[in-house]
Amino acid sequence: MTDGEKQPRNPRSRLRPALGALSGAVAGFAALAVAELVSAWVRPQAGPVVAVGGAAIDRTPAAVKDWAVRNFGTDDKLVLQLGILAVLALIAVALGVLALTCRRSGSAGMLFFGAVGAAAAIGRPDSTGLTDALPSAAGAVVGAGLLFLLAGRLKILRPAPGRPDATQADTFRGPGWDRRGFVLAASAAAVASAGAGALGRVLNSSSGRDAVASREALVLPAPASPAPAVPRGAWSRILGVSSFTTPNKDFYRVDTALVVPQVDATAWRLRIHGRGVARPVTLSFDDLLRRELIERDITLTCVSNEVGGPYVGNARWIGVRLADLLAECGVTPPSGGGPADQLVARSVDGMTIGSPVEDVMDGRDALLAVGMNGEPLPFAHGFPVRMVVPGLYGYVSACKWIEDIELTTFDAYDPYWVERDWARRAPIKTQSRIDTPRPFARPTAGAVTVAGVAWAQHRGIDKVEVRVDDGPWRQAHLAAEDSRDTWRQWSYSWQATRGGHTLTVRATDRTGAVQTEERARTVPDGATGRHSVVVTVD
Ligand SMILES: Nc1nc2c(c(=O)[nH]1)N[C@H]1C(S)=C(S)[C@@H](COP(=O)(O)O)O[C@H]1N2
Ligand SMILES: [Mo]
Repeated sequence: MTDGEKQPRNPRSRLRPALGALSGAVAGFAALAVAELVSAWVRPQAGPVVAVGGAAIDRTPAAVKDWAVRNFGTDDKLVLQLGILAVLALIAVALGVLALTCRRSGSAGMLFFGAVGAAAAIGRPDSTGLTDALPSAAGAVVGAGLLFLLAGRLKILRPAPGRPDATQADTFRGPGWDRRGFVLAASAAAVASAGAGALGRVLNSSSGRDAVASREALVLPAPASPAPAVPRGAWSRILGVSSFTTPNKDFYRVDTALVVPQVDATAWRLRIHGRGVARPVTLSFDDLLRRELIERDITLTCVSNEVGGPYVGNARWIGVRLADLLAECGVTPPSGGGPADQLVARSVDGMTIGSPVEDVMDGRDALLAVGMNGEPLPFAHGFPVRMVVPGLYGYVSACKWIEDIELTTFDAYDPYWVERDWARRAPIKTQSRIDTPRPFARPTAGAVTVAGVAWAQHRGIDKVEVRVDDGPWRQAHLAAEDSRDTWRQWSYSWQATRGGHTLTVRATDRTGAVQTEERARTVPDGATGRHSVVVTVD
């Protein structure tokens, strides 16, 4: 065929795949909307996107998770869910096009992906059983049926065998395909789905009403052992330095929960059992509150925190001393001849976190915390009860939404993160961070305040030094120490000269160990290296 002979393109022939894609999209949207509505009745965590997302998180290798946290920070979960939605949209569109030539295959495809969602929901560690399959199943059935119906309206568009061109032209000219039926059905389905989806959203967001009420009704008793007042000198007034106490709303959040568990404190129970537990117990929230409460300032750190990173925060916690509770249950630490060296905490969402029994019982203020900075724990930070152990990274100590404590051994059991390449034991490494000036800042020549925070929980910070370019290490001023379980602010007055400069910080802890300059990745037991900031002085 030459150019001159080229047939004029029939503009309407492009309509065919577009309408197929549209049917798929409408059917997929309906499926998700119905799933959302049904999940409000089953439980929000059983929805297909949350279930598949949770399964994806659990199967993500440590290195990829680390990359996601590094690039998307706390938005990593949002990015994951948007990614899943994008993939589902592509699949739905493809099934819609497929349904043009074979309606049954298109619908079967919908059912297949529904089955994948259902399997993911049932397979979640916090699954409550077969009912968790319902949202995906109901969504898939509705999506499959709708696609079948919509593709039926378009059926006449299918080219007759041997006469592809003629059929298309005829079809679009005449009354052939059921244009009215298609448009009506598609718009009705889209509107109904939007309604169902919105209703599901509203119901889902009110599903934790009992939990919210139990938190609002909670008045924390005054601690029998209050935290000493923070020394006045612990708060520097330097602009740009992290505040000594991190407000709850600014506190970093790291967990695998796509839907924050909302636990009703009045129905909450904690079971303590396992090896060497002579007297296992099950405690209610009131049982905990009736015990002696202690209040302590403790700085929490995530093992995923890069050198200079943001996943560290300091709060004033109120809680029950875990060691006393364990001792009452008859637990003896390994140093006293006890048979269990690992304490495995389990949360309502199926997370498992293992801590050394020795550390929990060595006299440090390991807490079952109920309060954070003067209020009940926020839901995102573990309401009603979480663990906090000074000196250990969060993934080996700080179980949120805790509901079970099992005494076992490191040989017998690997908890969640350990199964995913992270170390069994992980004390927090000595670290320091420059908060001001910010990277690539342009301060003016003269006195410039360099300042930040340093931490070595449960050992304490002894010294912080700053170096400009390759110059000598100069001692920084250390703010007063609150406790050796908290971070310390530091500052250094720098006589800045014009040009580009690199500022570097290092801390020395109370054991005399100097923060190493050797760079290590966060996996498997925490990053090392020194934080540097490059600035240009004008
Ligand atoms: N149930 C549960 N608890 C958890 C986690 C989790 O994923 N699920 N993440 C842990 C990790 S890795 C850290 S660093 C801390 C973070 O606590 P935060 O979110 O209150 O700052 O919680 C720990 N407790
Ligand atoms: Mo963490």
